[in-house]
Amino acid sequence: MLIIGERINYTRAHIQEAIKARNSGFLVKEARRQIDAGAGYIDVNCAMSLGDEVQDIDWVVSVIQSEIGDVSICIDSPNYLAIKRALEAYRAKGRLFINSITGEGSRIDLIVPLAVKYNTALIALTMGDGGMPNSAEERFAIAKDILAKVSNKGFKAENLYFDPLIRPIATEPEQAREFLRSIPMIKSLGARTICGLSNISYGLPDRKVINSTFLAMAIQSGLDGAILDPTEKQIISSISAAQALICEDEYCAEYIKAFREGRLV
Ligand code: THG
Repeated sequence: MLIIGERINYTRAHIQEAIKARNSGFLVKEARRQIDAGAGYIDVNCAMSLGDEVQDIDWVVSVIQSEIGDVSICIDSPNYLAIKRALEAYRAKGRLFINSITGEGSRIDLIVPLAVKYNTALIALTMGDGGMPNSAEERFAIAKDILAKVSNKGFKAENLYFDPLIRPIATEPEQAREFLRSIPMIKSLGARTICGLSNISYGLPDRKVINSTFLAMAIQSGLDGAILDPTEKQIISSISAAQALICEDEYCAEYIKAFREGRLV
């Protein structure tokens, strides 16, 4: 299970302050904390920057990799120029994700060649021209269409991670089920699946309960990765338990290791 740490996001007040003040120590600490908690990748999102997103993301990637030489980064932006600049700035000995493309043709034409050139993995939201999908079948149809377009440009299905888009169950209770149903359908294409987790519980109390339970259900359905806050012990506990329960953790070794290292609730 791939964990992408979500904490370095401009929408979070402390992060915004640190980026504006060019406080590199704070950002490096946020990255390090997430890696220590189990993140394999650090998501970097400056999309809501009140300054210049391109300059900000360049600076964030540069300061993190200068202190953590093997950091893997998930470049999270809707802006082609910001993605391009972050790719150019990256020099660490890790792996990269571009987050994200949609079914929109012009975006695929711009970004997939970058993913091929820089040998990155790629997240594709299952969003076509018709807006947000409702059923699992709609999500699958969009994924199939995106996979065909992306394969045409020489990108390999195994490096493509579809995000079937979680919506809050508080307002659309059937969406969790449709999301879960779509996972094996999308994986039958030879691609992988990933999601941002926290939207599922929007508007509900005690969100961690919903987030961690839903994640365990999604892991059972075959989810390959998630963008989440790895410093939340309840979520890391659910991941460890779910992996052991679906036989993805031989002799529960990782579960026991997480317990010994104090990473479980
Ligand atoms: N899919 C993909 N990428 C994504 C998302 C997704 N990137 C952005 C987002 N969703 C995931 N990242 C975050 C980062 C921070 C927060 C939530 C998601 C966050 N949320 C606070 C909360 O939920 O309470 C609100 C902000 C705050 O007040 O701190 O921090 O779905 N591919």
